[in-house]
Amino acid sequence: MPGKYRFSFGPWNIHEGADPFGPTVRNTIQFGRKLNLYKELGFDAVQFHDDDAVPNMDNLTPEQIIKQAEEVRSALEGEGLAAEFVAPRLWEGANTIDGAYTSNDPACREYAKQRSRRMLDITLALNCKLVVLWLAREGTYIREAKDSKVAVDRIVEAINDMLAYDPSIKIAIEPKPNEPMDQAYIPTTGHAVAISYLTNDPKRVGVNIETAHTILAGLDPSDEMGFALAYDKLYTVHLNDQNGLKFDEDKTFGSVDLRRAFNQVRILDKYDYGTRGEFVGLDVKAMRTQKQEVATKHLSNSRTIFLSLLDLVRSLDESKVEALIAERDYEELDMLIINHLMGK
Ligand code: XUL
Ligand code: MN
Repeated sequence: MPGKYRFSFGPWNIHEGADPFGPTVRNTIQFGRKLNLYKELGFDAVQFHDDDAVPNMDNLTPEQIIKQAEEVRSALEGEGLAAEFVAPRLWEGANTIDGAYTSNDPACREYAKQRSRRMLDITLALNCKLVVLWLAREGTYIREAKDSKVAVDRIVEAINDMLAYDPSIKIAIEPKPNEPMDQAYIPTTGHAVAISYLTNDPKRVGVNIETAHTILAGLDPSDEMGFALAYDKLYTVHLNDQNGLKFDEDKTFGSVDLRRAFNQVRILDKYDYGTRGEFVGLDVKAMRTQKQEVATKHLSNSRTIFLSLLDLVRSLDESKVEALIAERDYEELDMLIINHLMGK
């Protein structure tokens, strides 16, 4: 029986359009207003960075942090929204210039651990059970700067610390091969799955697969999802699109390669993604050229494209697919899929 999907995105996906070469081009939309937009746009859950929920948290006491997070939880309840995950923002502060868990400075590593505990307090206060770890600066610009074996040990140690601090949470590592770093230590799904088995509770450590990140690693997003599904470790996804090997573009899902998007929807639907509470998460950015009043279309369009592709997935004649596989006639299978995508 085909499942129904619920969608999520993060408040950073409604943004002002700044890039490394130019300032903001749109006004800031306040967090409260962003929350009002979720249901209007067809979404059911919010993805958080810890300081999306509690701004300026490094200057607050643990009690103040929990109190503010509880206020956010009430605001979510008022909108009928859930918190899908919380991610520690460990890449902006002075203590994380050289990485967080893998920093060469022990004081900075300690900061990262403490910040992660506060992030877990926020997760609990938001009634949320999932943490996402995008290991932004856990890597190097030059190989000699860090010891890659020690770096993995330190990431494991940090994950163990979080698993012990809150025994109810699960952690989804979001691999990305580069940007901001030249080389990241956990660049692919395979690395993330492998590192989960070095932790004290592998059953609570999985992945968040972002389409664009897999493409930046030269891999296919649907195959990466298949790999994670085989290990029962696909805790969430960050669907978007990416036009080749360049900066992380976070384009509207399916807007570059519709067939690649179709295959992501196909594997998710085939293996009942979402039936254990998983959300279809987006991580998409509006083009910088987009005017203020129409700067949420990338979100609603991504959702619409997902649902349109879902119709195509479910109307594909799988018996024809199987017959062509049995015949080993992949040229005809190629044509079948193309015709199906073209509505023929
Ligand atoms: C960075 C990225 C992040 C994570 C959440 O490329 O995708 O937004 O998804 O920290
Ligand atoms: Mn992401």
